[in-house]
Amino acid sequence: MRLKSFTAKTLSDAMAEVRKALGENAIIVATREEGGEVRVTAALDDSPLPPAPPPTATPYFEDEALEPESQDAIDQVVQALEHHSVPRDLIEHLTDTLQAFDLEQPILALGAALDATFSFQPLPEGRAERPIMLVGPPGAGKTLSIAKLATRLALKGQPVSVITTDTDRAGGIEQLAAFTRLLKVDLLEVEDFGALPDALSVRKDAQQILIDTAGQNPYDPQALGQLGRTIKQIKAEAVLVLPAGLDAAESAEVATAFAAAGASRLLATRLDMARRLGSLLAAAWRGRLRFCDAGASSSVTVPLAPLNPMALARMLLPESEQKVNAQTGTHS
Ligand SMILES: Nc1nc2c(ncn2[C@@H]2O[C@H](COP(=O)(O)OP(=O)(O)OP(=O)(O)O)[C@@H](O)[C@H]2O)c(=O)[nH]1
Ligand SMILES: [Mg+2]
Repeated sequence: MRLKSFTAKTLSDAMAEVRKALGENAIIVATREEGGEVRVTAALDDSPLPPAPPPTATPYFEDEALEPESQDAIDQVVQALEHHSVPRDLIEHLTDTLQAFDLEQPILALGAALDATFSFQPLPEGRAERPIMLVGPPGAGKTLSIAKLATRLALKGQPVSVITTDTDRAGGIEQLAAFTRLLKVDLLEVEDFGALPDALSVRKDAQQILIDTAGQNPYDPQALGQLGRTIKQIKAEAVLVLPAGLDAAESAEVATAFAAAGASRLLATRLDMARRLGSLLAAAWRGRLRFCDAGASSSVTVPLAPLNPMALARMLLPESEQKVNAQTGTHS
């Protein structure tokens, strides 16, 4: 079963769009007026036909193809994803995917669909084979996240070393130096990317090496080209740091640019300051990035939390979670 929405000025225009895209067999599952336009959600059952019913069976009506409760659940998820400004093609992909799961509990179905669509891999809390390099646009939260990661490791007694390449900007080093002094963690300042391989050999005994970088303009091919060559040369695990609450299309393009330079994971920040998470989903989807950890505080004492599909589903569908809890009598 595929679900698709069509918006037009009038119902007959929207129905014409439905027939053009899905043919005469499309099943209309919902029509809605929105901002002076009509939105029709239609379904096409393209699964193999069921075996012919025995002659005494009750006739099969198209309207029964989609149970009303299932449709409620799908609507609930679609509305939540629209509220978060998730791009249309991703909403369709997620609603297609979640129909394979138990729709009585939309939050579980969404969690399963997120699990099937995205990869989740938190950053290691112990020894890491490769240096972890945080990259991203200016002000994304790279330095604070480095401080949080270093704190997490230092508190566990893991030898950690921090390197920063953000040496040009006034105040770039002082901010990080203040954290590392407190943690009694080594901080190595590297003037340019070219000196990074030597810096790594100096720090080869550290269980984990964290590299902070200066903010990069995602649309500067020269700067990103140089970043990409460095990531490759030092075999770093490059993590794109991106705040929540940005424009979804813009975030998707930023993620695509950093992914092309070699970023493979997405660390989300400012979850405490945003009510729209669509930009993060769009970034991970377009950049094919694995979600790792997430930050929700400007305080270094509040650690990053690993992101997983259910945590993400809860953030996207908080009301549904409350309904499930009310039904089961549990508290979150
Ligand atoms: N509320 C909140 N603030 C955050 C979070 N992460 C970062 N910040 C704040 O965002 C601002 C920028 O954070 P930085 O860590 O300096 O960002 P950056 O990516 O290192 O910035 P540049 O080095 O200038 O590129 C600071 O004021 C941080 O305190 C978060 O999860 N929540
Ligand atoms: Mg910084």
